[in-house]
Parts: sequence; structure tokens; C-alpha cells
Amino acid sequence: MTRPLIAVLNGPNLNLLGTREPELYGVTTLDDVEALCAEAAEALDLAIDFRQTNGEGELISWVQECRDRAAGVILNPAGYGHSSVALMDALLALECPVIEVHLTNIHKREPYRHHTYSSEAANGMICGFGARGYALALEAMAELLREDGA
Ligand code: CA2
Repeated sequence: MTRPLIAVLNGPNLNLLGTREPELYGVTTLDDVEALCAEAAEALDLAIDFRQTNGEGELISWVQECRDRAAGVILNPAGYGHSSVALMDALLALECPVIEVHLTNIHKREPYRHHTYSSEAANGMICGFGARGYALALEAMAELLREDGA
């Protein structure tokens, strides 16, 4: 049987992971995060499509494409989570589960990071666990899909 496809979408500046601000974001690169996700997905019998973009429009188009192709979406919207009503609208148009991930604990940071529009369209959010948060999100997604199929 084909494995359910989970889109793991990453927003602006996450391509810089591991190269700048290691005190905040650690030394793990986005390639490392992708490898960690691939390993977690394999163990959970899921397939992943892992992507990053700096463009708000491109991120929204990818979310829209998920309507036809993904069983679930895991999203680190990065800065767009705090600013983009348009991204939230695209997420609200999905029927599949959405899990938001942030590497850092956004609630311990500047007040303007405490709210994300995108989380209003998400089943849940995981923040503050670094790259491990993506693996936790995949576990939660597998559980949601099991519940849906039950
Ligand atoms: O904690 C997260 O995952 C964030 O989504 C990261 C975003 C930030 O705007 C959110 O508030 C929380 C920033 C992504 C930029 O990542 C960088 C990594 C290394 C160096 C510079 C930026």
C-alpha cells in the first residue's frame, strides 16, 4: 500500500539554519532537519515531501496544492506565521490535518512572536523542542491519521 504523503513545509530564512544565530536556533542545518524527518517518517510508515521557500506566495501555492496531494501538512511558517492572514486562509481551505512547528518556544520570545495566524488553522502546535519538534509533529500526525481512518 502507498504511504500517506505528509508535506513538511518551511518558511522564510529557515534555509539559514545552522549557519547564523546558533545560540538561538542551534547548529542543526535544514538538511539535517530533513534527514531527521525522513528517518521519523520511515519508522511511522509515512512518506514526506520536505520543502523550504522564502516566498509568501510560493508557500501559499504549496499549501493550496496539498488539497489534492497530501494526507497532512506539517508547517514551520517562520515569520509568515506572525504576519500572514493569506497563509492562514490557504490553510483553512485544507481538509487534511495541519500541525504547526517552531524550533524555538515562541511564547518565551518577543511579544510579537506569541501569536501566529497560522495556528488558528492548525490542529495543534509544537514549539520549543528544536529540530526534534518535527519528529514529534510526525508522530502526532500519524496518530491523527490513525484516528481519522478508524
Ligand atoms: O522558532 C521557529 O522555528 C521560528 O519559526 C523561526 C523564525 C521566527 O521568525 C519565528 O518567530 C520562530 C525565524 C526563522 C529564521 O531562522 C534563522 C535561522 C538561522 C539564522 C537566521 C534565521
